[in-house]
Amino acid sequence: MVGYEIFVRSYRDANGDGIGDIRGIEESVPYLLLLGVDLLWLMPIFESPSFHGYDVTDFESINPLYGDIEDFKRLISVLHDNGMKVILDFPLQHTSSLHPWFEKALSGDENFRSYYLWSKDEEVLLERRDWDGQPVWHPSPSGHYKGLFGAGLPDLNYTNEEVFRRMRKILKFWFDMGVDGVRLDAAKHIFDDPEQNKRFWQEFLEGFEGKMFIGEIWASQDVVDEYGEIFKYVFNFLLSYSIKESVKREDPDLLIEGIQESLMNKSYTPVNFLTNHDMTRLADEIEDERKRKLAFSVLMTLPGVPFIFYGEELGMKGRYDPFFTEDVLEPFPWKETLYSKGQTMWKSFKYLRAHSGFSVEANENRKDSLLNHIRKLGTWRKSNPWIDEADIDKLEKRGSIISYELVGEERICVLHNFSNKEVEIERIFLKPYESFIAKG
Ligand code: ACG
Repeated sequence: MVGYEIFVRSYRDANGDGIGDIRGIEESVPYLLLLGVDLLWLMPIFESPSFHGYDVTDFESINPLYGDIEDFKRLISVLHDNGMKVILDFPLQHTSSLHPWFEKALSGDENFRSYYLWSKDEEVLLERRDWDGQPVWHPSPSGHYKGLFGAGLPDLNYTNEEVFRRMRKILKFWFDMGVDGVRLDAAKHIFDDPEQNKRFWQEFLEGFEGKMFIGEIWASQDVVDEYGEIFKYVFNFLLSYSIKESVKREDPDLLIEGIQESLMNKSYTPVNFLTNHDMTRLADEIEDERKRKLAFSVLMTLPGVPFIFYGEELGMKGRYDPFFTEDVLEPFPWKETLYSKGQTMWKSFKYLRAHSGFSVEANENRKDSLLNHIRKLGTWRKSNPWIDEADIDKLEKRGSIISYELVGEERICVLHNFSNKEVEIERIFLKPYESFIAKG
């Protein structure tokens, strides 16, 4: 499979209001097919007051700015007709503070109050997020409530069986409509106790066999592996760092370790990527386009499911800033003018200028562009679905070259040159940052 992550607001606008929408995704199907994409991850599409949508006010709705349920049903059927699957981003760890459940909780309704987590304990209220020290408990006229991702996103209380049941029902609602799977946002944060958290997921997902669950577990590899057993698909953060660092250093050492730790001997399928919406874009980390091509060549020639974050195939820029997260979610540039039919314009461009050569149009017109490189890799990968579950054999480093074989239905030999020099290995000549893929 070849996955593609889309921020709907920034992708393609079909109704001319400057905001990306569901119909816009439908219009983009031919573009996605050329990339080889057959698995779409839509970042949250539910009703939400924020631009990013992770704070949901109605889990059974479509954000009216993006369209309605009918548009979405049509999209599912168009995607399926084109052999593509669709997964929804499901931020079920919390709701928006403007969700009617939380509003009722604040107004004193005891039943809805028990949907959330409250505390008066001074010690508890001092708790901070372990990764960046932000406060976890927030004051309100009705007491302090827990919101790991901020005051606007109160955490749901999953010890409450009604919450558990209602959220499962919501999941079923989307599956009954034809959605193929979900990305489980913040999946390690439902319960603080890791064992309780894992038990929760086993129970919560029971009965949804045949659907694809991709867990977002941003943690060390041992933790990721534990959740892999439960979800069957888990994002591979370690590999994302190893590929990027190795390409930057022009040395595949870290990549070898990353492959050994995160891809070999797994009982689940790792979901690989270079960047996502919580990270700085690739072009801001690696300037040289030839090196970015190499990073994609590596991503696309490894087992697991590779995902492309929208716009990375064009060389879009964006620095991740936890307080300005829209910087990595800029409008997708279709034409060089940045003002064409379908172009989203909900925010001004911080990084891109008109006629700077990064649009779809410019990439299509340049034979050796990043987009054309990824199109070749993507369509090749789509026609070799067995690679998702392939084994890796003969993983080796020879100087600046990494080589390995993919073993499954077939045997494929892969070489990547990480250096800026032309190299020769067993009479195969590799230009700087070039890869070689051949049947073994
Ligand atoms: C998800 C979404 C994110 C979303 C939310 C909230 C959660 O992808 O877009 O924000 O709905 C943590 C959580 C993740 C969360 C990110 C943003 N992502 O675990 O679920 O924060 C450490 C921590 C991680 C942490 C990460 C963040 O362990 O838990 O992720 O840092 O940088 C090694 C270590 C690893 C370490 C990393 C990085 O890999 O092994 O443990 O991770 O290094 O140091 C949404 C919006 C935002 C908005 C927010 C309120 O998208 O715009 O601001 O909601």
